[in-house]
Amino acid sequence: MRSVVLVAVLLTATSLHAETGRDAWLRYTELDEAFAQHYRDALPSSIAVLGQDVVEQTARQELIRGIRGMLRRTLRTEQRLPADAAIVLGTSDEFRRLAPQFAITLGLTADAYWLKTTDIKGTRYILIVGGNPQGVLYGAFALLRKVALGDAVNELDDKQTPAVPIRWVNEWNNLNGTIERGYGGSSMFWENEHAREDMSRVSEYARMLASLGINGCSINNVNADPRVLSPDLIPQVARIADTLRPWGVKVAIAVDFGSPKTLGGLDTFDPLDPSVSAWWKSKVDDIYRAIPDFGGFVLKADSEGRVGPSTYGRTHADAANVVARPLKPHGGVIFYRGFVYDHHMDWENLKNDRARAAYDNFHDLNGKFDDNVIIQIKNGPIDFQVREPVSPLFGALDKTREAIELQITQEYFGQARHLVFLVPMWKETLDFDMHIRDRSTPVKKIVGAVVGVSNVGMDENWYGNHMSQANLYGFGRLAWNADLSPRQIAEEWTRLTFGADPVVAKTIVDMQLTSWRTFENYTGPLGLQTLTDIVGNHYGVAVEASERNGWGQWHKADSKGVGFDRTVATGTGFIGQYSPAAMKLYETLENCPDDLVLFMHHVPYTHKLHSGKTVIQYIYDSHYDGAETVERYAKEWKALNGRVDERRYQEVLAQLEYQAGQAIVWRDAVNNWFFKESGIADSKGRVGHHPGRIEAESMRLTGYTPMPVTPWEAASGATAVECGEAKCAAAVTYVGDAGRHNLVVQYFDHQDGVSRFRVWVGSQFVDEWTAADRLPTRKVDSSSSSRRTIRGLELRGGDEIRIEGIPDGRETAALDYIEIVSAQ
Ligand code: GCV
Repeated sequence: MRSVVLVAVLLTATSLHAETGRDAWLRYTELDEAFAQHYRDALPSSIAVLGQDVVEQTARQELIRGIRGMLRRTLRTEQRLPADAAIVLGTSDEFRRLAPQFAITLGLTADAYWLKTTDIKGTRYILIVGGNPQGVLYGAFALLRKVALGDAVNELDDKQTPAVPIRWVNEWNNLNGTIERGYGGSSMFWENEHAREDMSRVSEYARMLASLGINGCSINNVNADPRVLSPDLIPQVARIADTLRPWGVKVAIAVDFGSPKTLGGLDTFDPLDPSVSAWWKSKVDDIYRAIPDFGGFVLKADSEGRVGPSTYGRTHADAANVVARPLKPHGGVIFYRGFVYDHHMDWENLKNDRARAAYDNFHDLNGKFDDNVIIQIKNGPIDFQVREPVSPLFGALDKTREAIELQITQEYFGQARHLVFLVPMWKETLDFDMHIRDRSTPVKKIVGAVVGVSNVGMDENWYGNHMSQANLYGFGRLAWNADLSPRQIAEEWTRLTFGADPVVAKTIVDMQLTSWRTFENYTGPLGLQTLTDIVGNHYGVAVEASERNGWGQWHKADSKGVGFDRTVATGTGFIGQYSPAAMKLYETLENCPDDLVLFMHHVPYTHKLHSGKTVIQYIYDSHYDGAETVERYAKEWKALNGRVDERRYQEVLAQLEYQAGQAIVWRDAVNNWFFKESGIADSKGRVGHHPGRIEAESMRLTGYTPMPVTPWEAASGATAVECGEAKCAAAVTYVGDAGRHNLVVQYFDHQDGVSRFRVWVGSQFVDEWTAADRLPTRKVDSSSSSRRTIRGLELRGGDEIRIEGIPDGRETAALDYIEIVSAQ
């Protein structure tokens, strides 16, 4: 409930000093005086903590920090319970023992909290009661959030219990300091095969996690380096644990199943071999000696080249249990990943289907896992694609603990370069009803743990993109309470991160709530999955990259039709892995939702969707819609100039403008590819027709030479021009109407150099730039394809437009095309 107080928030001036994003949603910016006074009146001016636990001390410090920041008041710290008004913190047990006058009888489970205003003999107290010290800290953050959001704090009576007890993040950080699928810089944990000396970023990150109620963090890549268990490294893990502990975050590590052999020197890692179980026991005991509150392990076995129990003909249960048993007496758990599939699958066998793999590998093992084993299941059956159905494995393990794994880092979602708010997608998964045994069983009621692959880095704003922080925020909020709506989460994050200006809030929230659909529209609609280079960087468009290889992410498009027949009737039978009610939803074309039709069925391009459009026309239209929407986002963002601090305004604008250009690259590549394959024209005449576009290869070239681009759809006309000399030029004579025009230059910017470009109209120099962006490719391809728009040029027929390219290193100042469009 937002209170009357909110009205006052809306009137507060936005603080517009340059912000880096480092404070994320915990900025605690000053409230305007009238508003601050309101809260100073409502909140006591002293604070007392009943317990000694370090997490409770953190809670007190955080309250002091937040209230000082927002209200310009430094709470007075009391060593014992004061006789006058105070904020009092403690666990329910401490309240009962040490402050019986408050008569706390309410039972609170671990991590739960209760914010309660109470009066004793006319003295006003705000109690922050936790089920444990973590609960106290979460309560402190909740109170601060209320103040920052403008919620009422006068008569508090707010009890919150987390939906699941285990809410962890996984960081795929390598010991050498790189991060697998991390887009926000290098690791904050590791550098040169060691834990970093300076742990200050880890501490800041732990604070962010704690503010969301996240209580565990696995600090290394699931493609685990066995050395993480070496005697040298364990004390370093302990140092990281010491940094996380004050924030109530347990440390965990990912382990390699072959460690008993590779690290321990045994001649086997067979889970049923007594020497192997003894090795795990001794290793686990060593860890707990160094880290008594160690959380546990994450294990990826028999997947994507990782060794596993199959080496010895053993089961995943054998593997999980041998590691779980020594953890058990210490209270540790093992997350055993359900992401197991064969990446050497025969693509010519029409019955093969990667989507079946998790269920096929695990469902027979239901009930065979020890009770401290949690099977960690990705939201969908493939791999974090732009749209997937819910993994059927969630419905198959009723005698085994399950966790859902969500990917916060935007691997297949434009990495740090595209705005995509993932909460609506996660919410759909969590709400999806598996209908087990004909009873309502949404995924959120099945799972007992929620894990997010976070991968934050050392970049000032953590993710390399201010907007991506919303995904970490949303992950944490949903992990705590899966019933929150995406809108509520987006509104909270936006207000906390960008302030209370309603115009800013509306613009950002609207973008966020539509951004998943927008991204899907230009990267892989109708259940095609992300049409990216799946054997490469998972970033740029490459429609065929997923076909004809063993990775199994096939969309099966050919000249006649598209989509993967996963029906029970004629396909791979994947749909049969669901309960009858869910099966019914997907098995027939009549019932199957349009959004997943090509994931479940192979259909001709002319198949009519429920929307009435043909599949091919939908593909064309959605790509135009998606690209136009991103362009609109950039325009809407521009309207916020002066309402957002300059630094973040400029950085988000640059990101959105880049995204708008990339969306056009995707639009053209996907549409051209399907047009060529299907031979069916776009009913609106857009595909293949680009008024004002002039291919670089058709310009007057000096030094530049044409080169074919692979895959062909990554460049307009399948060809770019590249410069093999010190300097090259491409020129054309303008023949259109006189007037104001925008000139688009589509060029390529990869990682091997910083080329320069200069543009002239006649003898007038009009623009220059360098190709110095951080893009994940070393080639002329769709990932490096970039766009420069020179606005408002007054052109006359006969003008010569000339682009000069100056290569650098291995980067060839390559050009794709120019486009001249009226600016009227
Ligand atoms: C850590 C996908 C990613 C890999 C990742 C793997 C996993 O395949 O591309 O980088 O490996 O998932 O989740 O284990």
